[in-house]
Amino acid sequence: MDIQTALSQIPTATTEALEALRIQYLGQKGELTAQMQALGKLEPEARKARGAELNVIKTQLTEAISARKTELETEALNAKLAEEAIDVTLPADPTYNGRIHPITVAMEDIASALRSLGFTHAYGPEIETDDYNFTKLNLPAHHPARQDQDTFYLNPFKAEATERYLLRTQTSNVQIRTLETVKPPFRVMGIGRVYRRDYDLTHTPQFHQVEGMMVEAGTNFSHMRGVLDEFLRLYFGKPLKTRMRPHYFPFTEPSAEMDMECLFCKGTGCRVCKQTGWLEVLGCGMVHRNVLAVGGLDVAEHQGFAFGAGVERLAMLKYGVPDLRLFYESHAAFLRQFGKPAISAA
Ligand code: 2NL
Repeated sequence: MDIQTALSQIPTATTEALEALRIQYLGQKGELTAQMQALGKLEPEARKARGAELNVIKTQLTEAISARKTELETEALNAKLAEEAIDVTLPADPTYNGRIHPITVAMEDIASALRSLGFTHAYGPEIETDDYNFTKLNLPAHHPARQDQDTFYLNPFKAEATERYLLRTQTSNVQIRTLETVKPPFRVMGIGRVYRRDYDLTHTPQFHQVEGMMVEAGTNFSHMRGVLDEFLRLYFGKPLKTRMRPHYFPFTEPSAEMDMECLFCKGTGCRVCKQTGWLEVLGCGMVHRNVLAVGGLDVAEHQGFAFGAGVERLAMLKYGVPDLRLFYESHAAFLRQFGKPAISAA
């Protein structure tokens, strides 16, 4: 047993070599252990002297191994810390604040354009009766135009049922309720969710509409044209050529659809306007006498116009979005492009 060699090897031993040395000397079958066991064969005097000697050696070896072990552990820890160190001076990943959804932004911009033309907000329920969604809008039961609208009904049809509930298919219930409760002259706008059983490239079962109505003595078709031209100029941020085409709505007479010059090709013809140079933006007309009658108004005294447009369509045209469904698929990268910051930078 060469203690000096062992003591000289320990301070530079690797973890594995250190364990091998410990087993070689202090293990159950180790060299020092064997000598300790051999003490019993000695005479008492010799045993005492040799025992003391072996104890000193054992302490020396144990302490040296323990010291080296601590040293190796410290080295390993330091290496791990160095490897896992974080460089706090590196640039951080970008963070994004939430943004107002582009459809909400469009509704706010539409409202602010109409507000500046004297229209005030009015509201109606999204769960509506057949009466307020159809009948009072000059769409009596069995009118064929009811079927154009793929209505979500909330209770099944029963001949004896007085009330039939549905999800409103248009925001007209807002103006009907205004006609019933507000004395002209008034200008109101209703903006909100509407529902139809339809889902494809250009239709979602829930979408948004804006409708406006102005009822005032002497209001005529030219006033309507002027207000709508001005509304489009305010919403799209520049004067635009418009035109009207005759159309049919049950609740207006005469009725028209309004086109505006294509924003993408300035009227020269492109894919978006299907080479026509025109984009269809809204429907409008003079409020039908049967609808005015719901508000107890006499056509001899009162006239008004009304109009309606799809919020998604107005937003798609303004932002050049090609697919309606993008608004509802929650892709952060898409929404970030068009939404307004929720919190304005101070
Ligand atoms: C469209 C066309 C329109 C109206 C909505 C209306 C409401 C009442 C009386 C008369 Cl209470 N009219 N609303 C009038 C003309 C057109 O909407 O294309 N909407 C998306």
